[in-house]
Amino acid sequence: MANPVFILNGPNLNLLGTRQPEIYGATTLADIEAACKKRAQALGLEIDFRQSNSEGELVDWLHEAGRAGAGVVLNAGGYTHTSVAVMDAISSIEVPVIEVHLSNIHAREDYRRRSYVGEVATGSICGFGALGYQLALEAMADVLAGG
Ligand code: CA2
Repeated sequence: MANPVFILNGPNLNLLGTRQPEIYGATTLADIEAACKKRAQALGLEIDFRQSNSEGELVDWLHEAGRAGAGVVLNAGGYTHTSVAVMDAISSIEVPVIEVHLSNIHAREDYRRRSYVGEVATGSICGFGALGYQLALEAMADVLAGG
């Protein structure tokens, strides 16, 4: 079996679809996981889809992805804008990391415009809601194919 693409989700994303639908939409994280599984299958990718509210766990999972993953699709949630530890973990691994956000972080509060993740990621996708995860998988397939 091929190494999976880790799809890692950070704090509060477990609440998707239950609160603030005007910002984050009505889609749940389980819906996003199901759509990712389907798209990954069509692209010939395996996925390992996870969510954690803990910064340290996300760091551990990034290390794990560096050892046993093909790449990472990362929505680090609020840690995007605060975590040098997540940024350092991304820098420490050699597999591609694609940043994804549901909302357009550049069109919101000033403090969301800075992304520590984006500074070291292979590329970033934001503002397309749940579709962003599908776009990130498309991009990952291309990058892994040498594109
Ligand atoms: O737009 C994104 O995907 C974000 O990563 C979402 C984070 C936010 O801190 C980032 O700036 C942008 C927040 C995720 C919180 O999700 C919730 C969902 C429902 C209810 C409350 C929070």
